[in-house]
Amino acid sequence: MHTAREFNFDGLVGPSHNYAGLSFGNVASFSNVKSASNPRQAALQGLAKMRALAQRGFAQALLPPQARPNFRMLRSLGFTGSDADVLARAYRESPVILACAYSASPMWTANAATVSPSADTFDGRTHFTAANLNNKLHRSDEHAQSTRTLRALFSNEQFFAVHDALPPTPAFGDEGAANHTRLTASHGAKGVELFVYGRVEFDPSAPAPKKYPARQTLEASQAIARLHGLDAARTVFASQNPAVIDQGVFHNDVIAVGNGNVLFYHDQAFHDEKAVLNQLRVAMEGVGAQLTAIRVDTGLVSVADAVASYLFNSQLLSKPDGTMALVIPQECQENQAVARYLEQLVASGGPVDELIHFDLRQSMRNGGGPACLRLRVALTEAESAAMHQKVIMTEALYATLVEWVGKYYRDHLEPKDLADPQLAIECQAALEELTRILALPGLYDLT
Ligand code: SUG
Repeated sequence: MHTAREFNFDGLVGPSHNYAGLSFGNVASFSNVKSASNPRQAALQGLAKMRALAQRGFAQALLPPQARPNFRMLRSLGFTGSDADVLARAYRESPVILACAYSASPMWTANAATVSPSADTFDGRTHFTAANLNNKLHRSDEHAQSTRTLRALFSNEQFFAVHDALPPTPAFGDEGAANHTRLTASHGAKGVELFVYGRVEFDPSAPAPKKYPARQTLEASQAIARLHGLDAARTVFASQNPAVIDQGVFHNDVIAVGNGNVLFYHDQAFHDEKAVLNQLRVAMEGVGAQLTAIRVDTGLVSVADAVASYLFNSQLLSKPDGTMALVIPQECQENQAVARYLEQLVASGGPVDELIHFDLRQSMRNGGGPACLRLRVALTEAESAAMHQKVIMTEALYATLVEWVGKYYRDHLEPKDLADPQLAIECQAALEELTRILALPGLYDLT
């Protein structure tokens, strides 16, 4: 067994962060539609989280934002002419499509890909599959850049395999690591990979939500397990409880999170809780690990409180002494039931003995908490040495990026601003400089 560290790759918030109400089924996105955003503050809040966790000794890196506006999408939808013409016409004829082309949603990197560390895969390489995110127009093209970015960062094929996204059809709806958790005795050991899906395309009698869309299918999860060459004895597929999807749990990471041998989850998270827990226990015993389940009872925290506070969209981080810290958004402390629960949790003598909270309000208002903002990649020492180094968070990179944000980002963005051709020019200039900062020339396909 190798020792490995878990890197968190946080999404660097892009300069066009805005509230467009694009995600039906995501309560926060819908309720903040058309309010003014502050991209500068959003980026600084994200950077502050990355810096604080890096300073604490956690392995921290970033994924760069994607090029916006997405002119390829706009042109493919019939908006033609010069860049300025394309923007003006899209704003006039379909402001919602323009907002899709401008969305900074790649900041939620939990949705960038599903990752299986080398200890779990058939060929001993780390496997990535970019998520097709085909449930929402504004996210459906992210996979092209996500694949390109991951291939740029993890280019060494001796260690890494980056797969293209699954076919962009409803049967293979895939939202990446937001519906995937790995349980293990330690990051470098063989693990059990838990895939949670909301719908089964080829079995209409399977549980499915009635009001909001289920974004992840069983078929997609199974395809990823095949692509990554996972061992069936260490892979669990679990149906999400459709009733919670209908209450705003659009990804499983809004109601459950796992790390090490701990699964922290709400009692309503799964369609068949008992069966899921049993399968996990058996699979984990197979790799010499023992599941610790932290089950949060509805009587203590309702689903509505979980969705409002993002209690489960927290990061569970392993500390060197074997205990864990829970990284939570500030909203958890403002919700009475959740704050009370958390007090008990850290005092209970269990694995979680520390809370680290951040103000991530700009992201939270679009339904993205601490866990949405990061993609986990467990890497051995040799693997982490083989990846691109300039995306690793350091004090120097933090200072450079704070200055860069100050130079290019607006502090106020409303729907009408998306029609301003100057915004597109600013976004392009910002990313051009970023490719130099991160030493990633050719990161963006600007043809
Ligand atoms: O896909 N919000 C994102 C939030 C993603 C959260 N990620 C995880 N749970 N892992 C989404 O719904 C809102 C964009 C807008 O409305 O402007 C948005 O895309």
